Amino acid sequence: MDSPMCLVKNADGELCVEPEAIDYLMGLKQKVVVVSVVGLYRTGKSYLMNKLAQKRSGFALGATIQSKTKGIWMWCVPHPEQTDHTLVLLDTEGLGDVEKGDSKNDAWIFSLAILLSSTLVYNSRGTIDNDAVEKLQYVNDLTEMIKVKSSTVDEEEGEGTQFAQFFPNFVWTVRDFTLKLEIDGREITPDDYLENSLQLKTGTSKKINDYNFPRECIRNFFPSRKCFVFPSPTTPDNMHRLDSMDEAELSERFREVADTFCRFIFQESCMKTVIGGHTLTGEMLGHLVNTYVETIAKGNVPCLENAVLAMAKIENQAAVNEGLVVYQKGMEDVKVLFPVDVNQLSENHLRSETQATKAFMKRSFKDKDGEFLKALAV
Ligand SMILES: Nc1nc2c(ncn2[C@@H]2O[C@H](COP(=O)(O)OP(=O)(O)OP(=O)(O)O)[C@@H](O)[C@H]2O)c(=O)[nH]1
Ligand SMILES: [Mg+2]
Repeated sequence: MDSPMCLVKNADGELCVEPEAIDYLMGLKQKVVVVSVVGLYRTGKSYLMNKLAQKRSGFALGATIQSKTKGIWMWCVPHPEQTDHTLVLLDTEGLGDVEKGDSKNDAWIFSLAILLSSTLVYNSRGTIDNDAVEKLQYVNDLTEMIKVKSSTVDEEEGEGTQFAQFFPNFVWTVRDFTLKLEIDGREITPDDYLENSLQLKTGTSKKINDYNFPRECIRNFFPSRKCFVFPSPTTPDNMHRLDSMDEAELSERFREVADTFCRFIFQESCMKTVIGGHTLTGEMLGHLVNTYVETIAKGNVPCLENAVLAMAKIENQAAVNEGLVVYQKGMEDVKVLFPVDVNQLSENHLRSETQATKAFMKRSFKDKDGEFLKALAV
């Protein structure tokens, strides 16, 4: 893919898939590692994603104060470190744009990024202070935006406690960070800094509860957390021409952090999996995008379990068709040998059947009761 394409369109607050991008995914048979970036508008998200694509341009940047990226954009590139894998980069619309003023729509974009990715990058500017944590308000509502199971039987257990198993790894990138990483005169790592900012306060007053709640959500939903602090990429005088600046012109420290960040993402981001631990191909990811966006557009809450069942149905039907093709091919081969005796015919039938089952098993997915395998046999 030479350049990014729009995957989910956001037209007047309505989300819908872009068929061309879905077609592209449907043709992608490789396993995928999906990295998405979310965060407030105008914080350098698209710029950072271009770094992950190892390209100077690609995701469109905006030089004005107006938000640039709309909906969710996708760029599929060969994985730099794992051959036979595709790195799917998802750049999302900036959250909290005052001009848009639609926080529900923001929350859906945030939820979709979580549902689709194996690593979620949360990007913000300045410091991880209380304000920055509160701006990640979308985590507070996630239990209303995402369901794990379709049944409500084990609701008492709390949907949130199950999120951790299925949610992506969480990486917080802080941009234009100017402070010293020190606590009480002791040098700390960016990860310590993040953990320190997510510490809970003791007490039960409303003020303390309000302080703790988003922190508890982040800690509970995202047990795997990492932080990178980026200094400004260049001097204030040069900032307006950042997009056209050569890598060598950027501040050395910025380049170092950007390199470490990219290396971490390439080495640590895992393949996208779904409930049951199945790894996804691009094609399966395409089904997943379709199901989730359709569910949201209908005003329903996306459900991890239902989405996987819907995907399994489509994949298993395709596996049956694949098996049939293999069987028919095997039987065609014997046709040219006609006339043949019954034994040879039966031997060929058995061989073709075994090969067909093998082809089916290779592709089939969560065919728990053997329903589709039976369909193949018929
Ligand atoms: N100060 C500063 N500016 C940056 C940084 N990275 C990118 N920019 C500039 O900030 C502007 C916005 O960058 P984008 O990457 O388009 O930001 P975004 O978060 O994708 O914006 P939206 O799509 O509107 O949400 C561009 O002019 C970038 O060149 C950074 O680390 N610090
Ligand atoms: Mg952008």
